[in-house]
Amino acid sequence: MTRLLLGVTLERICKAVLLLCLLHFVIIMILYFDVYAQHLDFFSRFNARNASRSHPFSNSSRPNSTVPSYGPASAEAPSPSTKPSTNQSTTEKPLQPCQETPPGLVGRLLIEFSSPMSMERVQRENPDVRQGGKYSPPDCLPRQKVAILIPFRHREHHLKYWLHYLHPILRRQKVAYGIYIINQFGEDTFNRAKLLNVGFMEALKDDEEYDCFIFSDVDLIPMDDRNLYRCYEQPRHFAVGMDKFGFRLPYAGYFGGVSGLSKSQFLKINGFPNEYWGWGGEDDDIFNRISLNGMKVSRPDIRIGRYRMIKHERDKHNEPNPQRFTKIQNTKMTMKRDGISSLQYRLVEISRQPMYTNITVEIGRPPPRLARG
Ligand SMILES: *[C@@H]1O[C@H](CO)[C@@H](O)[C@H](O)[C@H]1NC(C)=O
Ligand SMILES: *[C@@H]1O[C@H](CO)[C@@H](O)[C@H](O)[C@H]1NC(C)=O
Ligand SMILES: *[C@@H]1O[C@H](CO)[C@@H](O)[C@H](O)[C@H]1NC(C)=O
Ligand SMILES: *[C@@H]1O[C@H](CO)[C@@H](O)[C@H](O)[C@H]1NC(C)=O
Ligand SMILES: CC(=O)N[C@H]1CO[C@H](CO)[C@@H](O)[C@@H]1O
Repeated sequence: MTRLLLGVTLERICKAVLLLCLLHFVIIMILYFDVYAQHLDFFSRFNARNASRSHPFSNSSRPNSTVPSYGPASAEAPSPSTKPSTNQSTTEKPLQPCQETPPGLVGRLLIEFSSPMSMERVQRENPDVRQGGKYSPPDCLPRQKVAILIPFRHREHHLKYWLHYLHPILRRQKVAYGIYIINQFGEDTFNRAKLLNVGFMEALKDDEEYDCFIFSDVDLIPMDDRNLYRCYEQPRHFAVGMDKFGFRLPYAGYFGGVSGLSKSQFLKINGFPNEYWGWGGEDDDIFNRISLNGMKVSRPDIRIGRYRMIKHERDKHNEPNPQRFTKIQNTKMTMKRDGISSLQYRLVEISRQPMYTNITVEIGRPPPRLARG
């Protein structure tokens, strides 16, 4: 009798244990798929140590449960008559402003350039990027609208990697953005800063709501998604530590690689200089403009502002500019007359690609050397 009772009890315990196991398994599976779904949309493997910390398990609201809606000014056609629409959420409940710190960041990223890359793959992996390389977070209302401007010529190979890495990072950062490459027409000497001035003008023509401009070289990929691509109280220098400089700032006034200014900060310094032809100097001139106008460059932590650079030969027609050292002495004098106020260029073509907008522009050539001196 007692033996029978014992048997029954044991059986019950076994069943209970089995049930618990099953429950445990189900929960694990749910969590597993949750993580999997979240990370499906970016390819970057990331640091396992830091990964667990950032999973937003805390919030049960899945991206799926929110209604996709593309924030203000999703209309592609720049019709001059449309005034800024105030009711963007016509049918659904209004979106909450995006959180100051985006919840889905993963931290340190593994960036490599050895696996082959194609534009088709970039497109396949970023289905919610709209024509022209535009994106708005579907589940919150971003505080800024960011135009990302890339001075460009003959770097299609780098562009693929850049887009492959940056689109998912920007999406995780909940940025409303558009990607513009400013392609210098012809084979005259390259002029990075002037191309960026053109990018500023053309991006605003495309969408007057841009209030933040990030200027990035095409071969620089951030290694940490906590380096937030947005504008700050002060002009921002993002590329603090590049691999080629041993992940250190090469000098205190360095402002090269990737930087960002709000519209008003950019206008305050009269944009960038147009007269730096060839490699170098223009970033120092921009740094001077910022200081001379009473602003101060802000930077992310050195551990977060790390960048990997795609290795390459120096481009043709972008030789170091021999005048760069003397020119940066004169920023104070040249700043007022040389800049966005004096910008002249000829637009050749604007073509909207699925992952970026291609603005091809003729910006002239360096003036012939003056006879004196
Ligand atoms: C993990 O993140 C912390 C900051 O949250 C950072 O200091 C640390 O370097 C990261 N670990 C690795 C291995 O990247
Ligand atoms: C969780 O999601 C809701 C929207 O469903 C949002 O209002 C809330 O701020 C989120 N909380 C956290 C901690 O992310
Ligand atoms: C949104 O604006 C349109 C006109 O632009 C108006 O007809 C519509 O009723 C508005 N919807 C809401 C929810 O306010
Ligand atoms: C951009 O457009 C120009 C002019 O049509 C073209 O020559 C160039 O190949 C395009 N570049 C890219 C990266 O799309
Ligand atoms: C309930 C719900 O919104 N389901 C959607 C989840 O997302 C997939 C793909 O994005 C949609 O097809 C479902 O309708």
